[in-house]
Amino acid sequence: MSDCIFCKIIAGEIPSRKIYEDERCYAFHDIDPKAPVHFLVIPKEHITGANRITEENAPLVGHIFAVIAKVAAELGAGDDYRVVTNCGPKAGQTVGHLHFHVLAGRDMTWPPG
Ligand code: IU
Repeated sequence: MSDCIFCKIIAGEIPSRKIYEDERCYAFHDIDPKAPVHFLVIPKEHITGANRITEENAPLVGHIFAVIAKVAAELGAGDDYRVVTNCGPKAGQTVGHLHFHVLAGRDMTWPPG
């Protein structure tokens, strides 16, 4: 989508600190980290949010979770990390392109605010 910030990051039109990329997804360090490890994994396909995950595109989400495990391990998080997706403005979504936050490197509290 032409006016989507994350589509522009994928296209290299807006800078990001890339960690991983394949034909289906892209991972980069969050520009405003909330934990010692905080990266985002996004599908290359423009899906506006978690409420647009369907039976048809669900394999892509499974792939993203496999990438999350691999990247988290590479960044030293081991098996201790939190995955968050905010869906809708009331839940804190500010960018309208599906993204999974991965946070690690500190103790997490529950419930999130
Ligand atoms: P949210 O769940 O939609 O609020 O998350 C958007 C995230 O995207 C947020 O943590 C931002 O810091 C992050 N981000 C980024 O890493 N790089 C950018 O160029 C922009 C936002 I714009």
